Amino acid sequence: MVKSLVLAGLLAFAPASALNSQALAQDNSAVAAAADNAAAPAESAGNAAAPAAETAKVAAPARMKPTEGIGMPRPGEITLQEQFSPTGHTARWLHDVLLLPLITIISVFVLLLMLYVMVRFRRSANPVPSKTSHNALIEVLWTVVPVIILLVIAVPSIGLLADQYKPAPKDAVTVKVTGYQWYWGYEYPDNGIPEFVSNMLPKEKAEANGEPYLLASDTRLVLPAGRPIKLIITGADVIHAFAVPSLWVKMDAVPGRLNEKTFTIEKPGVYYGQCSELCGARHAFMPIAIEALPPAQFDQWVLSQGGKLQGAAPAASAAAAPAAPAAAPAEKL
Ligand SMILES: [Cu+2]
Repeated sequence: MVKSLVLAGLLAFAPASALNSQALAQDNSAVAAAADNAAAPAESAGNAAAPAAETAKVAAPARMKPTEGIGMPRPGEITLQEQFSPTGHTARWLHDVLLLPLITIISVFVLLLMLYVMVRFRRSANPVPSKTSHNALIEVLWTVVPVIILLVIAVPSIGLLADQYKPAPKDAVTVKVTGYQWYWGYEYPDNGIPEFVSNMLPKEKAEANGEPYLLASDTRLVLPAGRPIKLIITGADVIHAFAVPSLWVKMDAVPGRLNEKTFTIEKPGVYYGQCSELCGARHAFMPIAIEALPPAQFDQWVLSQGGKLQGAAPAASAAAAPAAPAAAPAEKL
């Protein structure tokens, strides 16, 4: 099992370009240095709040409690989840204000037309059918009106599409998300935090925590609220999909490919999602839990993990074996 995981990890990294593996090597050396020398993050952190010697032992912020109905589906809910990212608001507006009313109006209109035709032109009421085959006015109308409707939809729709694939700004918090059969791995290359894995909480544990079963996970993907976030998403074995409905995030995790997703979380909170690509026997049991912290608390969390804050001096220079990333998930099993 462990061996196959290591192999899978190696395979996943094999197709990366030369540039990529160099970048990985740099990250690894940074991680290794941070792990070997506990004082290193303290020196590079520049955290004025804590004395330098203490910084390495910063306590992680307390585990955030989810808010009922926020960042998770509600019982009986039939519409989209409440949105907590700017793109999510636009998308929900497009769906709720534009598309749904349009669809309803068109469906009702067509239904009424059909009912009218069925009653008015039934054989008993209309024994001799008209032989009309052309009507210029009506033909122009049923061409022009749909064109106008499509144009009205196209403008905000194309804007939203572009918005969803907008590249991340340079200062975005970057996390590499890896889908495994059947759990998620999270790594913070710019902060020097090595990959940790996130598994589903068993039922009793989730209930004891006051978290929704099948959505709660043991470790969470910790992110800052209000800062741009860039997820680099890949799969280690088969295709998974990283999806968090309340943040309007859904991106395939494909082995040998790095997909990118940029978004900003507007409010601190816990946001749940699930793997959204049929990936095998335990596909339904690899939930995603995002803990969005206020920026200061996020920095505290980074330090508590032995990481360095973004913009701080790098912990070490390049030169390390590129094979190491596969070891992280394997050890954890
Ligand atoms: Cu999956």
